[in-house]
Amino acid sequence: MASALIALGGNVGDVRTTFERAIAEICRRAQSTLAARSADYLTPPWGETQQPPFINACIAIETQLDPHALLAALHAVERMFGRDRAHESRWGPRTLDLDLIAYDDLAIDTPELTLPHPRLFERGFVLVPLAEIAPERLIAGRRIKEALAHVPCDGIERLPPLER
Ligand code: PH2
Ligand code: MG
Ligand code: MG
Repeated sequence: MASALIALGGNVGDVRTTFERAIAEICRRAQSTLAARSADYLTPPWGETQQPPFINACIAIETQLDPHALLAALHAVERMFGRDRAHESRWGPRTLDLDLIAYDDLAIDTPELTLPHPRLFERGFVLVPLAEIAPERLIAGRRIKEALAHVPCDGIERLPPLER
């Protein structure tokens, strides 16, 4: 079993409900168990600022899949929840984005997949939820809670749990 960290994001549709369903689906398809789930956060749009705010969260899973098979499973779950890569812009609106942030301590750089995620340390919307579930974890030799101290987190708002 390997420990993988996955970042979730979206700003189209009922994103928080999508997250709940997507997490269950990831666990099913990736033959994995959920080890931790952060709260959901409301975050200002990064990259392309003229779009609605995003919801972001992070999960940690224990998975049987190798990194490439896990990535394929994440892409399949994105498609299931309406993601259409053919009709979207690079930093634009989306129903569901699932980014593989880290897979054990693996470092790889292939056209399909770079691990750890290359823009992880620039993004408050990833580091804030990640620091909630894995503050002490080292990624590329950096402790997550320490990396968080060096990234702007203005406007990031922790959301209360959904009423059920
Ligand atoms: N994802 C993007 C572009 N911009 N901004 C925030 N706050 N959160 C995201 O997940 C995000 C973004 C494209 O994947
Ligand atoms: Mg992505
Ligand atoms: Mg992304």
